Amino acid sequence: ATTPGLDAPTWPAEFAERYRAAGYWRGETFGGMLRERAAAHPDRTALIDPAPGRRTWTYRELDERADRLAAGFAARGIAKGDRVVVQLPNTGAFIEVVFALFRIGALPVFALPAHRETEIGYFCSFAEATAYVIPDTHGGFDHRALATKVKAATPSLRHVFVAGDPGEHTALSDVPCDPAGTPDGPEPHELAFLQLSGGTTGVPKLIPRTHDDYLYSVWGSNEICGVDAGTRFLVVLPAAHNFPMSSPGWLGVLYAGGTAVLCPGPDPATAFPLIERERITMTGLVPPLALVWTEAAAETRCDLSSLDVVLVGGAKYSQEAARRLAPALDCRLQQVFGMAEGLVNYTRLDDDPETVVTTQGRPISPDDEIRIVDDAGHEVEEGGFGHLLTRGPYTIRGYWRAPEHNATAFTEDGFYRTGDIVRRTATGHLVVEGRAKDQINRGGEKIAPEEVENIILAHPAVHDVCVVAVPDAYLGERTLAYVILRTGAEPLKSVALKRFVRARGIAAYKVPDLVEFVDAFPQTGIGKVSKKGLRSAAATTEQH
Ligand code: J2J
Repeated sequence: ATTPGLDAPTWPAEFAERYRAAGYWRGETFGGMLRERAAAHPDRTALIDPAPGRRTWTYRELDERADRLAAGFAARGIAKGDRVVVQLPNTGAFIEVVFALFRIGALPVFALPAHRETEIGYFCSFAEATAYVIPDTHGGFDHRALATKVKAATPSLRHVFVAGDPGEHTALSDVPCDPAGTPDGPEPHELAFLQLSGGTTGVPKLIPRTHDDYLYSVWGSNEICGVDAGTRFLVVLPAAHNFPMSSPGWLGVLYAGGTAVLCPGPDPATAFPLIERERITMTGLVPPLALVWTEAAAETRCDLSSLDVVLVGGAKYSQEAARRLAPALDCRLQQVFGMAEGLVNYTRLDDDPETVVTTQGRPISPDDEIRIVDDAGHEVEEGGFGHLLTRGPYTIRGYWRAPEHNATAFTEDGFYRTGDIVRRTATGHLVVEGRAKDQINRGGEKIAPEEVENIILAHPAVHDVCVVAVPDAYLGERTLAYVILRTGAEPLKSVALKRFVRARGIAAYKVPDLVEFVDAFPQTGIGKVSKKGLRSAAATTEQH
């Protein structure tokens, strides 16, 4: 059933009751959690933003800051249930803004710093966002100009808040005011935010997470990863992504009373000195980055000895690479196989070393239900591989405002079709064997081919296009666009097409790595384009 105001299917009452009775849903909110931590240990350091000119926040300071910012947002008319697209890099401003919105009960929509006009325009209009929060510039890109365009095109968008020099918009520093009289915040069972799905269709889906369900994934992760008040977690991946946010991530470490350190960039040259200076104990990486760190560790003069646990996930981590990480970084490895829709699996710290390098872990919760089925939906034999379906106390029952998509993405009894092909070992650990969904996993960054295809199709010389994955030693997969030109069209160069895609305003990681011009696509028996045929052709492709 869809609950009014929630705009998405939610857990049936008997499940919700069970999850509460089991103690998974603790009746906490993010805002309330921070308030309690600030009362319990006000002077502990919650947050460190190292660049430039190291800034720190105690729990009390972060709590007060969230209050004042919440009051300022509320005074500008941002209310409970409003959607606010947040696109900020790994900075203290990001955490402050998110907690301020949590306090009001306004819903952050977590855009990534790499997103551009196509994605941001869509998030703002589809979510009917009332505000958009940006940095002034980041990585050489001026977000203010983008905001101006999006604001002009989005009737609902009343505010653009800028961390830094606001230009024609509103400076975030002008927002905070006296928190007296801030309205009541959200209830634990209500929505906390909208997370982005990796996507398999033309437009990304929004994932509605409640305070209750998400906080369970956070404290459940803490128990499995050994997060406590002594943990110093380095946020290396974009803080808005589900992995560094909750597995166990910056939210986990704040829940536990530890310290989150925001890393301005993922490269060893940035991260290693921070690990030494801030005595970092834990971090999370995608496989390509883990590879780079493993190699850089041999050469570095930085003292990495504080590092205790490194989580690796987001894409398949090869056994060979996994074997090398712990010795190279002198730390413990935890593999994590998660998804923003919910289910998160970890190898355990007391698993035998072979399990840690050869599996992607087992679920957080005893009540995570796992089904592994064949194409016809029948459960496979024990140990066999098949489609992973899941249902549980922190896995959504449907995307936000997407009834048609929900009808196929979920089974009738509420299992989420992950699109992943897995098998289960005798110990209950899952091994990711492949993927059935039409998605490309470019080193942990997810790409929906259809979204890129739609952009390429807008080129006047293009008759048809098909975007597929090419195996890549470093990223796992890269993207290849097979393009059929219109008859009589001027010949087109790969670079020109890539430039066209980039100019349409799309995250750089979605611009095809390779372009190949062909006369026709391979067809399936019934005359449909065979993506499988293209993929196997792509697998033998070298360089273009
Ligand atoms: C193979 N594929 C994996 C893994 C994710 C923790 C960690 C990752 C994510 C994430 C996350 C994989 N091996 N170890 O949200 O909290 C692929 C699967 C999955 C999809 C989800 C978290 N770990 N994947 O990556 O929503 O295909 O979440 O369904 O971005 O990534 O992508 P996303």
